[in-house]
Amino acid sequence: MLSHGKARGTSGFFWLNAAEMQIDVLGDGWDVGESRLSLPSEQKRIDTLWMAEAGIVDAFFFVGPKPKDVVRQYVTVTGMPAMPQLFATGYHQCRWNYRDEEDVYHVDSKFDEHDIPYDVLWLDIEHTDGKKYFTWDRMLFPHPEEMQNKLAAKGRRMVTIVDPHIKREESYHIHKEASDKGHYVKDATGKDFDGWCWPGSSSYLDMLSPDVREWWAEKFSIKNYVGSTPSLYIWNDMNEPSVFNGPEVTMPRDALHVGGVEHRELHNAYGYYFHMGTTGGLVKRGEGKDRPFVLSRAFFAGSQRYGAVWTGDNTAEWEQLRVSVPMVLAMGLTGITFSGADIGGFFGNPEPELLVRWYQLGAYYPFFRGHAHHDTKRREPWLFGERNTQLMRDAIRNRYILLPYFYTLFREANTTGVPVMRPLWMEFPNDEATFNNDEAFMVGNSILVQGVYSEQTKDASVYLPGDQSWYDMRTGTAYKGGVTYKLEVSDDGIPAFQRAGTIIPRKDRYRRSSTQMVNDPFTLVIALNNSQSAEGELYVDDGKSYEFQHDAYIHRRFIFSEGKLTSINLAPSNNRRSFSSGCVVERIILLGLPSRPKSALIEPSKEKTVIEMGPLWVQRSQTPSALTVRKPNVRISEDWTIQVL
Ligand code: NBV
Repeated sequence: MLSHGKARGTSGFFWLNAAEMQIDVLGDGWDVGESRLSLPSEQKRIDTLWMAEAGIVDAFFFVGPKPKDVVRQYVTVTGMPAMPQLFATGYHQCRWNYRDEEDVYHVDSKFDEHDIPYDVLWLDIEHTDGKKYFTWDRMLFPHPEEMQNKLAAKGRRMVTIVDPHIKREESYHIHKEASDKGHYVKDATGKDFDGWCWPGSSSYLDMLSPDVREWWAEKFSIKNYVGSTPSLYIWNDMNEPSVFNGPEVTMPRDALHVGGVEHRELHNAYGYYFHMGTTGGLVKRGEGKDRPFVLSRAFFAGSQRYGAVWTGDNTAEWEQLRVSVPMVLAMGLTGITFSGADIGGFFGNPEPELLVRWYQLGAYYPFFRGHAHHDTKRREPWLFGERNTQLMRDAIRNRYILLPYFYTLFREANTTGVPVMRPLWMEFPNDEATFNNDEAFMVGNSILVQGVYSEQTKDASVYLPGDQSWYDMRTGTAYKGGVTYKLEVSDDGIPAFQRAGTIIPRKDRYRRSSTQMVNDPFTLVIALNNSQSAEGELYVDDGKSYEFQHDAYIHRRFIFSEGKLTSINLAPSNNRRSFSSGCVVERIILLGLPSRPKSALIEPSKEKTVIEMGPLWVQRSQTPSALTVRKPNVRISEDWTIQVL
């Protein structure tokens, strides 16, 4: 529970308990009793009443006083969000199902043909032989290694699904071993619990047991997972766990785990343990050189340590696009920052307009994946005519351009718990006008995004908080803060603004995947505040290994003040191991400078470079709209200053 108010600040309460819990919130509009309602507003308070079916009272209070402090305090208890690989922060293309190898190659090549970047192609349950995970339907996927290698050659990865229900079939090696070793959850009589799921009669691994998790982890080695390659990552679904014929569509509460623990005690953490076990497998497989990527549907306090999550089976409706924002924001407040909703809506067929708006918003979700149910029509971005293809391409490119900023934010989350996607009040805790606004959100401290949640929208009401200006990210138009604007909206994007006083690192060149952008030069967008200054950060590492935990990274702070941009090192100066990058800054865009300087002086090289008008946003019209420092070509790994003359 997180409480936030202007006068009292922010505080948090966490009861670590995985049993069924009911929490009553006794606030305005609830049944709180007459006496409370008649109190003057400053004495009004909201009480909560907590009840759990089992477990002990193991509770923590977090004193704040600011929203970010509470999250920081909470992750010291539940763990830091894992640092994802760079590729995982790009766009993921999923569908239940990409049918066969031919389909995979077709979809992959269409992305190239239409110049749309993506990083990962996903395979759902139908790729297996009879829903036996770690197997392949060899009719449909006769050459899985070759398929993964072909995509890997373009810098792309694949993901396969691995669920926790194990088919009870004698000849299935996973089942054979699990039952011989006694690795399954037991029913109340002590026999292996047998429930119905995709493969039919199934048993469920007892992931509470460290031995079972260790055994499970081994299954992900390249040798054991036949048909896998190092560019294959994993998706855990149905890990609530889902049991079709179980009470409440899950496991009975009296089922037994290791040490005689009843399922009722840990139900809400079962998915967390499964995610933990799978991630452990990929960590082992990668031998420290390859960070894991595992997406999980079920999660619990602490799941942020193991990977990404998503909001589950949504529907292709405008309202579901709207609610995806508070859902992802709420998860971020609990440290689970790497999350998103299925773009387009899982069930049903989105109208092209809804699909486009979903891409435009979803490009800002920390986890960015298009997905669809097998009963829906195909909906890859090129299937709705040239205009819609263009709009979806722009939305996805928008994400790729901002990848350096996202990656820097993931690192911030990894060291502080502060989420990538934030409610406005986290950045503006004293501005009451932000408290109930969950249609807009912040990406980091620098970007405010306003979703568009209905069809044929011609204008949007956008509240821009604070006393500093905001710059439209595509046109550069400045807006004063503390005002609600009615802004015209066209089909080519949803409103997004850069906060004055910030610097955003971008990579503007078009590529096929994040891997191909690694050596690309940077653009820095400097949005000046009233005192003509701005600050921002850039974090870069090898994008894949654990070397960053040994200080092998570049971390810079950029400060613009009195007409001079300075790059300062934030990484430990006595780096135990080093990470080097030859990347340079190829362009600096200045917003909000009152005069129009002609050149800039670079130190220490003493070179001069030209300042001219240039386009602010790559996809928009090529009409010059912002001051551009051309080709300063300073290295991101070095100290330098650039003085505007
Ligand atoms: O594996 C099939 C689906 C999957 O596509 C979806 O993303 C999951 O949330 N899975 C649920 C099981 C069937 C849902 C009807």
